[in-house]
Amino acid sequence: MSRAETEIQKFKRSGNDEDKVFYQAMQEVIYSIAPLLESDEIYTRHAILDRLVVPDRIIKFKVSWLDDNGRIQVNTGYRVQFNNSLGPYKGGLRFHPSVNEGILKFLGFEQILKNSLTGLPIGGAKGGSDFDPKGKSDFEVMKFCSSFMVELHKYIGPRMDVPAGDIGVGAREIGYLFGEYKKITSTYEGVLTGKPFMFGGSLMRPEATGYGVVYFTQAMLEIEKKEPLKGKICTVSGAGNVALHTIEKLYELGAIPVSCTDSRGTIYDSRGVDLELLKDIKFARRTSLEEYMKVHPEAKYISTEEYPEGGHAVWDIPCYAAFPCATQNELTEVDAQNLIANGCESVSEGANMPSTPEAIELFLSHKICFAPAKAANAGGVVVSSFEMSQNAAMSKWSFEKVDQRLKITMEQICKRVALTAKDYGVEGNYVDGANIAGFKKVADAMIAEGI
Ligand code: NDP
Ligand code: 2IT
Repeated sequence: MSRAETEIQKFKRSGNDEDKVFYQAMQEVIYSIAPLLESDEIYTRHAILDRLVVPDRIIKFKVSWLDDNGRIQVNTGYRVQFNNSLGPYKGGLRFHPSVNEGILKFLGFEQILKNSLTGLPIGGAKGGSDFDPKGKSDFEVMKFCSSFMVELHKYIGPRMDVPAGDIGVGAREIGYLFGEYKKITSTYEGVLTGKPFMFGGSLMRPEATGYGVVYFTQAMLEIEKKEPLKGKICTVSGAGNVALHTIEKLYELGAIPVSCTDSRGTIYDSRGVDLELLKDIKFARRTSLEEYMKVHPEAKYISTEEYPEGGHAVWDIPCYAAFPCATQNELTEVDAQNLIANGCESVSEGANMPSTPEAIELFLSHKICFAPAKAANAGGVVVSSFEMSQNAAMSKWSFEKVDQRLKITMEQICKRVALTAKDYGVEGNYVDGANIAGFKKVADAMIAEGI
């Protein structure tokens, strides 16, 4: 039995819930790349899959910090350095109470193939902590970030491992992390991306993932349907960095985004959501979406508990294109059935693995244009890589330059995915296209670099 099969059997026997999402991600890739492994025995001879599913290393550490009441708090920190065949380890940090090793393994594994698809010199990693920034003061977030970096700095560097943001980690957290790294190491280097612009951040990094998702969708709809997004009703989930910048770009292209969600509920505003208000609620005040109703009582707010189990209110809203941008497995089989029944024609994943395998199967069998996360949401890491280039050259690119390069890169990823799917006899299946194209590049590098 191969190592990959052994790993899956081991998981099935152990019933370890933490690893569920990791095996979900791994299983999808294994199914997709089967034709590649059959057509070329070199990958099996070099045991690429078996080597790829095991991280190079997992670093786990204690983070103690002092809260505003003078009490000592203890969290766990992690960095999963998965694969550096194509470049330094690269991937975000997630701060959320749900974070555990399994979630970070799934995210790190996805990141290897995503980063490979970008064509840029970056390997795959992910990290984070079960620390919850919600309800914490700026000072507490700063103290947590400092303690986190006291341990993490030993394992990262601009040519070794370059973390960035993800859920719960934005420019504020990256700023504090960078400040502590600088203090400990006495160096001023591009060790993190997503930094504030004034000290080395790239213009457009905050917007990059959301804009990239829309650029990808535009390219996919052009190839598959010759249809623009202009005038189309779109539903979006999430109300964070990715969701709000997806909404922003949809508006710029003349589409009508009518929804967003947070962990407590869904806003449905059929005239199009009020983006400035959402930015104020979520970025400035960091509070709940319920606040939206105070300004727009004619909109609809559906609390998470109100909706029947198994599905989510946001995917029950009729739309042409759906953009899940919150978190993993937030779009279920029931949700996919509702979307299809309501005439949805396109689904683009802004979040990492937001659709369950059952939902994806339905989308593919109903010929819905489906853009999988590792291709569609690569815009964030693409601009992170641009930030690394700017830092290395001690230079700054204009907003226009970053935007133009991001758009071109997303279009290239889309074409590569579509062409790969066609080459392997599964035209229109962007899941297989992305997995095969992403895997092949890493695999060829691993073979060339030896064991
Ligand atoms: P943010 O922290 O900015 O926002 C996350 C949003 O998702 C919030 O609205 C949050 O609600 C909601 N959310 C988070 N966890 C849950 C949950 N368990 N249940 C319900 N809602 C939840 O994160 P981002 O926008 O950066 O990330 C969103 C997704 O995009 C993630 O899957 C991330 O991995 C992915 N991604 C992010 C990239 C980036 O550059 N930031 C790049 C590529 C992918 P609430 O406000 O109530 O917490
Ligand atoms: O999931 C992702 O691609 C990210 N969170 C961004 C990673 C990065 O290094 O910018």
